[in-house]
Amino acid sequence: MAIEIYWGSGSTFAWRVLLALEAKKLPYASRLLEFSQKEHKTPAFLQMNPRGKVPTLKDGDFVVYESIAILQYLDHKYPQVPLFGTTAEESGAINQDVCEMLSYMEGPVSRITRPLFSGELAGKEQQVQEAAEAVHQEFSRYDARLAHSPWLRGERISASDIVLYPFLPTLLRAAAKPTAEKLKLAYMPFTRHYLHLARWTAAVEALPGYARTYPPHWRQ
Ligand SMILES: N[C@@H](CCC(=O)N[C@@H](CS)C(=O)NCC(=O)O)C(=O)O
Repeated sequence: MAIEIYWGSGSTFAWRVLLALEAKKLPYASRLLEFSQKEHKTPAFLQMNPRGKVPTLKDGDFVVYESIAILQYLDHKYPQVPLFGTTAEESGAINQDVCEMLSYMEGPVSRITRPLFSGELAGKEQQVQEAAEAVHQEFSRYDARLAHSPWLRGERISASDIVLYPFLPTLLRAAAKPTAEKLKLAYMPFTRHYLHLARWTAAVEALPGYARTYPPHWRQ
């Protein structure tokens, strides 16, 4: 039975898992859930993931959710194209990146994207601008690292790249909202601030299978 991935269009967390499946060239059955139809809250789905969230992955009888846990599972189960390195040192370094991204990027990203995507920006302008400054600090670190290597951890793609990447197009999409025009978002203009990060973004987007990971509703 093929791997089944339950995901939602535009979910940065689910995007990580799709990228990992593509990077590992694993066959999978795509189960795209419609949030507007509450397909992630049906009894059958809640039986797999009682939190009713995506991504959720089913591999035979085994179910796992939480994007980072899924990446770890896939890497142990299907070690070809390792995403968490092959030595203790590589694994430590990549896990350090992942922990930093969860600690220092996820919060600011959601403080920017939630008000801009929900249309509820009023009163939150200051909060959004402060979060954009935090994102700018983090992007500057990654940009400096990418001046020395094609991927965040050397010569090949790893979980560091896969966990970070979905934040970028999501933040750019948020910045393109008409309501964002009046804001000063410190990470914009993106390509002018971060030359290496921009080159790296293009490399991720050139990966075979990338198109299958792209949020379908963004194409409309
Ligand atoms: N920490 C989780 C976050 C998962 C998450 O929040 N998913 C969102 C989509 S971006 C979701 O399913 N939200 C639906 C809901 O909470 O009802 C992960 O890394 O997988």
